[in-house]
Amino acid sequence: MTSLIVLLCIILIAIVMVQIGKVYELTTQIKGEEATMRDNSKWNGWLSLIFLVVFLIGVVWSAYSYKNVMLGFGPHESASEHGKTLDSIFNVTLFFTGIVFVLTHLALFYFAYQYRWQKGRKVKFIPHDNRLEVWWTAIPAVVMTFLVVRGLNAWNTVMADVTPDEDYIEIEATGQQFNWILRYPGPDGKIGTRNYKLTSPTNQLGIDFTDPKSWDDVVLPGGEFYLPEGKKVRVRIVAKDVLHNFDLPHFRVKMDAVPGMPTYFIFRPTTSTAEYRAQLRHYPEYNEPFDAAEPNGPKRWEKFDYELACAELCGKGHYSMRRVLKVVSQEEFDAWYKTQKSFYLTEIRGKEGDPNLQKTLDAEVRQRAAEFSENMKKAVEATDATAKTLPLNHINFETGSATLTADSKYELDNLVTALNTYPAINVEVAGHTDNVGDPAVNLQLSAARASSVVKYLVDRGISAGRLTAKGYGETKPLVPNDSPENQAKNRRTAFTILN
Ligand SMILES: [Cu+2]
Repeated sequence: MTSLIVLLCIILIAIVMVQIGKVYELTTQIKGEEATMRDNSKWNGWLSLIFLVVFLIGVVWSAYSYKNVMLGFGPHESASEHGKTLDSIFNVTLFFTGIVFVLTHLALFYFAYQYRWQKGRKVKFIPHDNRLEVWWTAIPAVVMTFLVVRGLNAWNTVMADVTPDEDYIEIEATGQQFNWILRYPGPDGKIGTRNYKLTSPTNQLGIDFTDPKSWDDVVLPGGEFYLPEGKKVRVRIVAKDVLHNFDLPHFRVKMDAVPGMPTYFIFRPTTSTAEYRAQLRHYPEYNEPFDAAEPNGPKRWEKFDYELACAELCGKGHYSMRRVLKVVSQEEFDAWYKTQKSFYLTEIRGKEGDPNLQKTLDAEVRQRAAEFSENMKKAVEATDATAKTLPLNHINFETGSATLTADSKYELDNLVTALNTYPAINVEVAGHTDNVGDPAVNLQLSAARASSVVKYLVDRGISAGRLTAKGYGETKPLVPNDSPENQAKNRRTAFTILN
């Protein structure tokens, strides 16, 4: 129906145009060629002037009415250090080009009006004028030199790489169809090396896991990501398939992600997400409801978030590369960072394709120590009895014996640290076995193993009076002994906080 009406309108407009043409022809015949030409010129001259005025007013009006939603103005001043320089360059350029823009338009339309056709007016030709040539070469040359020198200066400052002794955080952004995979360095502050030949379904970035720097790296394939306010950030930018573009518009960060050629961008976020929202709050545009269907719901400024986009039209799903960035204080960032797990330790470690199966890794030791102290804190604060018992997951004994293996020391040292942190608590160390073999032998073995643990703790300076060793044999299984997996769960050593 709609298309039929549109079609009818087009036909009607065409008929009207043809009719106007006919009327024009008739009036020309009645009035004579010359009179028509004079009238036309007069009309066109005046219309030029009217257009000029309406156009210039429109330009100023639209710039004014959108000033609070454009980057670089009002609440959208740059949220990064270097961005303020870039904004100022843009504004200075806009100032000069603005002058040229207004003057050329004034001249263009005024000339069309002033020199409209008039009877008897003669054309004057100026084939060449040296003075004019000098002016319109010299003025742009001076202005351009000024703009280009400033721009080059800014480029050199913005693109200057970090020096090794500087305080900064380096992250890596890999563009692929269609998301950004972000990689953080982990506690060692260094991102591990990559090799595209190692790319596999489980290792999408081709991270080289024989490189110790990669063991604690955190990989964020989706969701929000965080950066600390005031800290220099170096983003290593990589592409896996086609050209992408790493764009953080509010920070004036924009750099191509080129397949086969890593690029980088360095910036320092100076405005946190919360501060940016507080800025927006003072502008009417951001006090509208965020969701029009919910007039009393949150306002637009409350829902504002920085975004990471891909600024290269890289394919059909291009838009879905958007990621939310939260800029927070260093403390909040550290708190968030602590909750992030190492990609290697959670996804690769101990599985097929792990090149370090025979080693205990520093990163692993660090992560277990952090988890241990976290669990210990909870257990100490807990009030119910079951929460006071914690497993010693990473200690092992030689088969059929109470001799601790060498790599058990990491977990035991965590317990030593915990007992030193909470000097008032006493613990019972308990050995448990599965139901394989003679119950009496199991009981004896579990007691001997608990004693080995206690002996280790005493050797590390923990008072023997705080420790009790107990063997429970197979009397307290965690789960029924009905499968090899469950039996393995029941062979364990644990400790209970007694007071
Ligand atoms: Cu893209």
